[in-house]
Amino acid sequence: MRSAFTCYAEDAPAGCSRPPPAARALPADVAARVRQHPCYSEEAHHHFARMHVAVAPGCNIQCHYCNRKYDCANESRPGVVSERLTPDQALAKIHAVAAAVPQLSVVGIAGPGDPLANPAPTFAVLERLRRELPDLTPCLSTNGLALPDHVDRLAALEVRHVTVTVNMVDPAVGERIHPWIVWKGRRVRGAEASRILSERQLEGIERLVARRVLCKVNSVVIPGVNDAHLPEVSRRLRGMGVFLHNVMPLVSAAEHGTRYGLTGQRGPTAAELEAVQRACAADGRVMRHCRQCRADAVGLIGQDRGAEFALAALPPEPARDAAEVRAAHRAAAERVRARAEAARQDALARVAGIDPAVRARVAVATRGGGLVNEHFGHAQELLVYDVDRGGARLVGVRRVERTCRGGAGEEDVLEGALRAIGDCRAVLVARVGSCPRERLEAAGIAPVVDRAQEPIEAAVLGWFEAFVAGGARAR
Ligand code: CLF
Ligand code: SF4
Repeated sequence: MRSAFTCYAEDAPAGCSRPPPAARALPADVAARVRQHPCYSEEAHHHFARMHVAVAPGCNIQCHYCNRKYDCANESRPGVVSERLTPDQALAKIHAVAAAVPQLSVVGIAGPGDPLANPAPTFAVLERLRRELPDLTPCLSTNGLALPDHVDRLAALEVRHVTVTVNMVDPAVGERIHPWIVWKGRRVRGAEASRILSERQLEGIERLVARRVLCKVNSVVIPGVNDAHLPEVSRRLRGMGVFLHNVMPLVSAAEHGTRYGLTGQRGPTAAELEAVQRACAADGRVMRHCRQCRADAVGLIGQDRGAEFALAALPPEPARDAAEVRAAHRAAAERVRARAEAARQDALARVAGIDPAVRARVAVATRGGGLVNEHFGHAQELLVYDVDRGGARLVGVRRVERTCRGGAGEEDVLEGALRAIGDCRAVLVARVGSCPRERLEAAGIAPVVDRAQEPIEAAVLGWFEAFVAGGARAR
């Protein structure tokens, strides 16, 4: 069903009382810190890559959505971590990726267990990273139980981006998510476990904020368990100075072997997720471009080049550092971003006279660089934007399977892709084959190729201008 446009408080459209993001500019030091972080800045994720090193196998709590042989659901989609690394192996891998991926800007530790439940390898990596590759930004994700004990050490190592997974601030909700924790050497269960966990999370966040660490909170939306509670979580955390709230869907399937998977607890639909994100956005920034990446992911968010950098594939000699190549990429990315911003401003000027009640939703196929540059049949995800005269705003990411696969199974995956963007008016792509073109048109989704290679927001606004000129009216 086509969605009516709704007011996203963080990135409000025309007609909404809240100012758009540009009108609420970040302080200069904060803007500088997020400018090249692909998770903290939606716009940066088109240009910059992160890598995770899986040096933290153990965990000090249990989540019903986690099975230890799978990635940490805090920061990962379910999937086995291919290799667990020692700190030496992690550094060898970081050097190899840094030499081969000029977009690399962030090195994160996000599992597969909890980094702060494994402080020795975690801090060994952070210390060497700071010494050996100081232009890369360290990042860390934790469940927060051990966080208060480590804030000072993190701050001393200039770790300025920390994510805490907070699924509740009410222990009665928490005991349905976290059955136990290990606290002071003993296992604590039930609401008492969640009470301790929540207190430690909030204490850790308070200390991070006091040390001017940019704190992001991840929350897993679990329908019927914490979906109605998360706006309260968001309010509480914003009040404490949390920078960004990443509201992400539960990924649950029986084959993952998790408690939720085995008991049939489902994840949210796209519409349910959007509703929770919208409710949480009433209090501040909500991240909508997270891909719940693996604890050993490498590359631009949405791509995973981890297999290219398996231990066995690393060069026997340490790779020569390529700091100057990364610096050149950063300078080039700034030029690309400046051109995209100029194109966006031009497009905004052209749609400024359109009735503010006219809005639409579109999908975009991209493989990076902030451009409409992916073939519809090759896309494995589509970015969905709402657009009106105030701008184009990311709603979320819809996963699809490659529809172009040489015959076998194409019909089923095409059906899936049509369903995934069934609420969109158009899909902007680099190219599209004749068969999917016809099916898209029959489904009322216009395939658009004449915006290929344009910057995404300008392309979406340009499509919108033509859409309105073609007779679209307020709905
Ligand atoms: Fe990794 Fe997390 Fe740092 Fe990013 S991921 S530790 S903040 S560098 Fe990013 Fe991946 Fe989402 Fe995490 S897309 S799962 S939010
Ligand atoms: Fe799994 Fe992460 Fe939860 Fe630990 S904190 S149980 S590793 S999801």
